[in-house]
Amino acid sequence: MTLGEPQQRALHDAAVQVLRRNDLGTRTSAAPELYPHQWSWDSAFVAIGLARIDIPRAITELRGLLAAQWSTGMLPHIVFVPGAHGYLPDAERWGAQPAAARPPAVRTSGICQPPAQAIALQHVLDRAREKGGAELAATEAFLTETFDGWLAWHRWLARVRDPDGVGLVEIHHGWESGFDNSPRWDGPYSRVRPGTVAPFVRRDTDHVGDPAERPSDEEYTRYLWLIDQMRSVDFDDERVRDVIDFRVRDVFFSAVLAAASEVLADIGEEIGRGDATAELREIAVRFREGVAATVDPCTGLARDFDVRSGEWIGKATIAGFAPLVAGGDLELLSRQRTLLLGEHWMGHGVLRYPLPPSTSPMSADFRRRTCWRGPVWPFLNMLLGWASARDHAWDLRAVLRDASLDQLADRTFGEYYEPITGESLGSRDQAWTAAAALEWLG
Ligand code: 9WN
Repeated sequence: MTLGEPQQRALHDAAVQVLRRNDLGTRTSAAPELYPHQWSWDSAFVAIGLARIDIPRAITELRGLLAAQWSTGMLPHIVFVPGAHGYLPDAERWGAQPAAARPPAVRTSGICQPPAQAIALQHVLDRAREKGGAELAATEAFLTETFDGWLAWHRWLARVRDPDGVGLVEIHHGWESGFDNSPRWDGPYSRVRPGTVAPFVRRDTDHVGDPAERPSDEEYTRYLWLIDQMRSVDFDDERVRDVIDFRVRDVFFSAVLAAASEVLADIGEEIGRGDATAELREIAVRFREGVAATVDPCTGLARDFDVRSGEWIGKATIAGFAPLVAGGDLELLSRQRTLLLGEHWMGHGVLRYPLPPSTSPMSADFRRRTCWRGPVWPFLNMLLGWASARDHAWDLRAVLRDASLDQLADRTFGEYYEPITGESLGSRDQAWTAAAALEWLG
C-alpha cells in the first residue's frame, strides 16, 4: 500500500506537531518523556526534518549542538536540558560534571555518537537552495561561520579515535555507537567488570515502558561503570584508552564518518573552504576502505572489531550493511543491496513491512521487542534512503520509502517498531521519527 493524499497530509501535520511539541527553543528533545535532552545524532536527523518546514529552526538546532562542542573537537552525545530528567535519574552520573575540555556554559555527557551532522547540513543547504533568497543567504552564512567547528569534530574522530589509521572509529561505550544494547556489544560487555559503582536505579519505571524492551538494570550498571572509568581520568582522550574496559572498532560509526566527511568536503568547496577538501576526502577514503575491509566473505556483512579480545564481531545486525552508508566499491554495494532486499532481511516472510530489522529474524540473537535486538528504527531507514539516493539505488530507495510511509501512517512516531506485527514500541512522539516522516513525504 502507498498512502493517499489525505493520509499523507495527516501524517505531515502530525509530524510537524511532534517537532513543535519537542521544541525547546534552541534544542529539540529527542522525545518528550523518556529523552527530554538533546541527543547528538538525533538532533542531526531532526534538523533534516526541520529543514523541510523551517530552515532557520534547522540551523538553530545545529548551531545549538555545536555550542556544546568540547575544546578537543568532540561533539558530546547528550546536551542536558536544565530541570529535565527522563529516565536518567541524575545527569552528573552520566558524565555531566565539569571536565577540562567541556565548555563551561552547558552540561553535557563525556562521550559521543556517530557524526551525522554534515549529512544534515547538506540537507539544509539543499532545502535552502530550493527556496533561494534570504534563507539561502542565511544558510551559507551559517555554514561559513560554523565550518571550522564541524571540521574539528571530524578531525578529532580521525585522529583521536583512529590513532593507528586503520579506517575504523574506536568507541569506548555502547552508547557511542547509538546501537546501545545491540547483540554486537554482548561480547565486549561480557568483559566489562564493574568495580565499585552504585547500581543503576530507574527514576520512574513508567517512563521506561515494558522492561523487556530495554536493557536490564545490570546492563545499565555496566554502562555507568564505563562512565566512571572515563571520569577517573577526567575524560582525557589519551588516558581513557588505557583505563577503559570497552574498546571496539565500530563499523557503522565509521561508515557515517566516511559518508559525512565526503559531504563536508563538498560543502567546503561550495563555500570557499577548498583548503579542507583534501583532508576531508582523505578521511572519507580511509574510513570507506576501513569499512569495506571488515566484510566477512562468508556472510557478506561488515563487522566490528573488539580491540580488547582481538576478535571480529560477526553478529547479523543492520550494522553489517555499513558499506551502504559509507558508499564506495560498486560491486560490494550491489551485493549488499541484494542481501538487504533478500529473505534474511527486508524480504523475510514474517515481516509486517519490508523494512530492515535491527537484527536479522534468522539470527539466534533476534528479539522482536527489545530495542536494538530486532525492532525497526525509522531514522535508520531514512539514512539508508539518503545513501541509496546518493548512489542512484532507486529500487532500494523506493521500497524503503513506501514501506516507511506505511509504517509511520499510525502517527504514533514510535522510537522503534516491532518488525512482525508493526506495533509501535519504546517512546512515543520521538522527534527523529517525525523527521523521517517529513523527509520521506518530501
Ligand atoms: C542513550 C535518543 C537515544 C538515541 C540512541 C538510542 C537511545 C539512549 C538510551 O536513545 O539511546 O544514548 O538511553 O537508551 O539507542 O540511538 O540516540 O533517542
